[in-house]
Amino acid sequence: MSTLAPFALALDQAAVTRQAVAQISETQPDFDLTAAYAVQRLLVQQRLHRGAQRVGLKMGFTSRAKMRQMGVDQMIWGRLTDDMRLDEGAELALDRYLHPRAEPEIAFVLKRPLAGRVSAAEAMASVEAVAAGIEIIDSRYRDFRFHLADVVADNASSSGFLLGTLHRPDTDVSNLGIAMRVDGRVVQTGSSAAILGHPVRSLVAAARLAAEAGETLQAGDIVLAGAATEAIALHAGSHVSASFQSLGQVAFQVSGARS
Ligand code: OOG
Ligand code: MG
Repeated sequence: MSTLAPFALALDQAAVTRQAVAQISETQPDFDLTAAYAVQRLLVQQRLHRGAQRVGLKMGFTSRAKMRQMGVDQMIWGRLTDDMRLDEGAELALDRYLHPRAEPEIAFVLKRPLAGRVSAAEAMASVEAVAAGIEIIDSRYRDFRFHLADVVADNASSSGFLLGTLHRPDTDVSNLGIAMRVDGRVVQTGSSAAILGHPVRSLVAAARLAAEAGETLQAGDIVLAGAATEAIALHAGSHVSASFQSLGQVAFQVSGARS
């Protein structure tokens, strides 16, 4: 067992039992991004051993809004598995999370593999569909103080996602107005242009970062391009939606009674 495996097991258990754990950097002051991605890989392997399927990848910190919210300047990525997916319109069981937040995301679905250094045109040509999405992010850490390597180890905070209707791959996603609503009230607005100038650049980066980790984006994979707005905290009974000009809306209901 590698020296990092216990951290991956602890984070996995934290997600399963909803009991937060201490940040790895608290006891490992040298905990860096290389070690963090190794923990993330082991963490997700636990889920795959339990029968989950890998379905793609999520990018993080691809917009200024998100970087500013969390005080970072570096892109990160995490892995998506099928057990993270919620149906559009579904109820999100609040007690399955520790302190969940939601953020609007553009999703790409691939029709062929994409690996290594690719151009934006090559990336677009590998896309089967684009969709409005929402990512649910959560942290499995107790008394969390932001630390990039800890976040990466915790699968870049990814905890769930949902996709709206799939649209044609030639749908222009370069500059779509985005509105996030809670109970019908607009709480965040943004533009897809905030994602690296064009969300396809996030897909290009995803192919490169996956390749650096020895992985290839596969046909059928979902890639979340990263949020263009800040994330919002979820509360019992809320109805949360994200609408993207020309991609339509995606929504879910948080369980419980409104307080
Ligand atoms: C990390 C996840 C970042 C995004 O879309 O930028 C992310 C976090 O905010 O804790 O998913
Ligand atoms: Mg995100």
